[in-house]
Amino acid sequence: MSHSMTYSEKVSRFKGCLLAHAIADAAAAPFEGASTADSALGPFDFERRPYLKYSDDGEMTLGAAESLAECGGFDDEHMAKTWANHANAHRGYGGGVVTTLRMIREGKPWAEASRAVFSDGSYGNGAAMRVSPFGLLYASDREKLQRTVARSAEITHAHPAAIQGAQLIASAVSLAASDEGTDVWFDQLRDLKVNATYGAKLDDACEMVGHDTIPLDVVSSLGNTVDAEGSAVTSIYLAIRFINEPLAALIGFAIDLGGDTDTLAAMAAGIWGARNGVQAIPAVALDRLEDRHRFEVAAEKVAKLSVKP
Ligand code: RVK
Ligand code: MG
Repeated sequence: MSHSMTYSEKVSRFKGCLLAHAIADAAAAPFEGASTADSALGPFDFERRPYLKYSDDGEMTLGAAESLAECGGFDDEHMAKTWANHANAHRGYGGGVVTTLRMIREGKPWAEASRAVFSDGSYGNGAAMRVSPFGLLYASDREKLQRTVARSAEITHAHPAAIQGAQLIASAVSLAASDEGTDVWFDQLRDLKVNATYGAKLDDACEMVGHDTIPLDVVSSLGNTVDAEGSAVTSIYLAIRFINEPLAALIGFAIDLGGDTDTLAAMAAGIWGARNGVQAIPAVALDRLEDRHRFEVAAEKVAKLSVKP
């Protein structure tokens, strides 16, 4: 984070990140599973949605922020219990993670629960979709960020692809929260030790930035699926493409991608919000977000923690 940034600017970015993430999740959730549009259909219209109810993406992100704030940093046991105890089945959790969280609630150590459903661990995007508070809190210490994010991912998503997806999204959030220009993001993201699939997608996404793409191009190169490899780089591309555009334009394009629309939109919007701040989010969206106040309080607490000596 740049030295010239005031504390209120920082709070705005932290709130912008968590609120944009939750708003985008809520806005795009009803389109989950849709097919890819032939052409971009334009910005999302917040006026047509009286209530923005967030899904598992928003719920786990809120839990992450609240646990970090309560513990004064990352505590794996507390984080695991927070996610497990907060999980509302009606918010559309992935099938595997529902079972893992139930086992944690019942007292199984997270390291066992995390490999109980899939022996190689889940490679879903569930670890990446909840990681933005880490990207904000540890933005000034890249090594600590990667280590902490990996550990947080493992609580439910032990597969290397899920862990790397979480590291990519957290890094993008931290780059957005700092004043690093988007032209250098790909260089920094390539420095993470990611697998060949991510490496190829980062190259493709870098190539696509600056070109006018249609939803089908984006999906065929980068993906729109619930696995971390099929969605993390897509969201980073979306965030960069729409970084200087309204949030509604980013959400509209994420919906046009089809597939895992809510998570694609949420991860991208978290990155967007960390750069643009809460003042860039339309009032109509903020007013209609479920638990808006709770997200704001959590963001303020994480911001406060990030400047603690
Ligand atoms: C519905 C085989 C595996 C696997 C492995 C498959 C919500 C399973 C959110 C699993 C997010 C699914 C998304 C999701 C987040 C994962 N072998 N199959 N090793 N690992 N799968 O259950 O939190 O939307 O079919 O861990 O990652 O909004 O059910 O959930 O979009 O991927 O789900 O993985 O899901 P989970 P998650
Ligand atoms: Mg989803």
